[in-house]
Amino acid sequence: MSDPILGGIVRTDADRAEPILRAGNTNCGGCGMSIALQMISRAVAERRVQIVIPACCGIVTAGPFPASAYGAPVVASTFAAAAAVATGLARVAHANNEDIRVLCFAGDGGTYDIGLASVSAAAERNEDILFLCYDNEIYGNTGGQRSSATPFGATTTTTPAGKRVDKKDILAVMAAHRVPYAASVSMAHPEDMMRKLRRALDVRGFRFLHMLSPCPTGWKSEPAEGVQLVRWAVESGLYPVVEIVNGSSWAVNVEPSFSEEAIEAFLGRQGRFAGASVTVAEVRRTVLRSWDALRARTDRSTAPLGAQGMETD
Ligand SMILES: Cc1ncc(C[n+]2csc(CCOP(=O)(O)OP(=O)(O)O)c2C)c(N)n1
Ligand code: SF4
Ligand SMILES: [Mg+2]
Repeated sequence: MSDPILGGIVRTDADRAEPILRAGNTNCGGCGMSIALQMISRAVAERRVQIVIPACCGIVTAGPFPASAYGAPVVASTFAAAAAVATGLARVAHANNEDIRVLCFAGDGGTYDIGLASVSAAAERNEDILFLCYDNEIYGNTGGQRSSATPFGATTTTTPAGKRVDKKDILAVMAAHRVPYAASVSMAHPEDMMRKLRRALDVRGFRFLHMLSPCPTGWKSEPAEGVQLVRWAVESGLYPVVEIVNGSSWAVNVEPSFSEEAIEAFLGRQGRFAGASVTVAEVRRTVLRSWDALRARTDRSTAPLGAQGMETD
């Protein structure tokens, strides 16, 4: 089975005194978002952060006002406004000469779909925010409808026979905005993930991180198997782990084996792929198609320029 995440240690003395995600929150057991928040907490350490969270499971996590499960200031926003609200916070911090990192923490619905217009606008202006998308590949909070991040073949409440279109390539969309830094991170590769979180916190301008986030409730999977599912997703090529600087310099950080066994295991351990919704061969075809496009980008990548190349307004 898998190695324990972060060496099996949830907190050490080196961690942030006030964790970003406090104990006693209402996330489902095995929620990938909880792991993501623990890792973000470790990467943030004692920096000052402000977090904007649109409608999604992540804002339900906070619990009822005036209590909060978040150990950092959080603004709850509408879907459409998250990146715009974060822009406002970041500009006020700059105007006041305050060293604050402004994070947006949004689901795939708030990133790929309902929030995309303001994400795109903030990216185009190169606003000084770090946008983190935890992608559970559904609208989890409203009962598991498909989003444009739902993978080919997955059954959801609105695709009961299995989705017939490929997942949107959100990193390519962000790269097309020529943002200073964009990357995908894997919870099954914590060192790479931590390095990218820290880099994304350091760089100024618009940064984007994409994290595949297991959702036992929506994926109909075992809560204890989330990290292993991500490992299979990376190994099979279903979830490419990449890094893009200035929109032009693409690098693959973890080479997949593209093994059929990994696809089979990834599909087989999740009820959302049960029945006749999809075959391993069909999924393999979608994987190879997306890697053709990815290899074309990495092959023509220029040498890294450093992630500070773009002006802001
Ligand atoms: C404009 C708008 N449309 C729809 C909703 C209802 N709604 C609330 S949460 C949610 C799903 C969010 O999905 P995602 O962003 O992927 O986060 P998750 O719940 O999966 O964590 C929806 C559709 C809303 N609050 N606002
Ligand atoms: S529904 Fe999914 S994303 Fe939402 S809290 Fe539960 S496991 Fe996490
Ligand atoms: Mg979601």
